[in-house]
Amino acid sequence: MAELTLSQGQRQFFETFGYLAFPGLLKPEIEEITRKFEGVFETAKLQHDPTKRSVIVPFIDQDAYLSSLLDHPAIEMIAEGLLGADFNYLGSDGNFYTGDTSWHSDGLHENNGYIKIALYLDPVGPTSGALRVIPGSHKLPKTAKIRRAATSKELWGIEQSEVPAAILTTQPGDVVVFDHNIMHASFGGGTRRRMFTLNLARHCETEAELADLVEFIDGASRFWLDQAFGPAMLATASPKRMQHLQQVIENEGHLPELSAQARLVMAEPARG
Ligand SMILES: O=C(O)CCC(=O)C(=O)O
Repeated sequence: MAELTLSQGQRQFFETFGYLAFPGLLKPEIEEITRKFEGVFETAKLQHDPTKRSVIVPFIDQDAYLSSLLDHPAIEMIAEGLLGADFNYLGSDGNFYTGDTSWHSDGLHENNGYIKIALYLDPVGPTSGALRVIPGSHKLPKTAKIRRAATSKELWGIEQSEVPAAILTTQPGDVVVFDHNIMHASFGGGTRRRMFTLNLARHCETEAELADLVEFIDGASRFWLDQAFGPAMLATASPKRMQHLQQVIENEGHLPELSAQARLVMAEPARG
């Protein structure tokens, strides 16, 4: 594959609006990706209950081919272009979504860039579960009214699906990326909407960045994980991939204890 790089325009679009879409970027691979996606759920013997979201975390880590997406030139292009060549991989989730996802952000990281790369494995549009984002909301403070868009009815007298947003209609093989801080949602999806994501961040250089990273890693205890990464991800890691795993591995020491505590108080691992 020819060397892929993000243009300056794409990087500035992401910086300004908080998301980017790449139509057809993984189209040649999408059948194999979809087969492996189904295979991970089969191997885990996870029967999807259509009344609620099913999730496996970490996801691509369960399969050697899916793990190798982290080394794929298309994914490297996005990660390196937005986060630098020494970006950190943080983990992934694989989902059968059911119905609507209310407005929310995945974090409010003030000290570092956190991004999510998402692949929707079924065609999705405005009324069938396409990702919606509020452009530029990744820059808004915690107190901004838009951060309460899930209460749109009380705030503005409109349904959540009427909140002004960019709707990222996608076909299988398209790739989207968004800032964790951006407000996002989806509406009208079916009961088995297949989608998986990769979470990535800048390599930490300061104490504040490291503290944020540790908080993110510790959050994985809600999934009852003793380590951030799964078996195939680690077993098949080249020295180059290891550079993207190392800082998390060095800072995941609290996970077994936190997950043990979570198992005592939670009936099942979190679903999101
Ligand atoms: O596709 C969806 O319903 C929402 C996805 C989402 O919220 C996420 O991946 O953080």
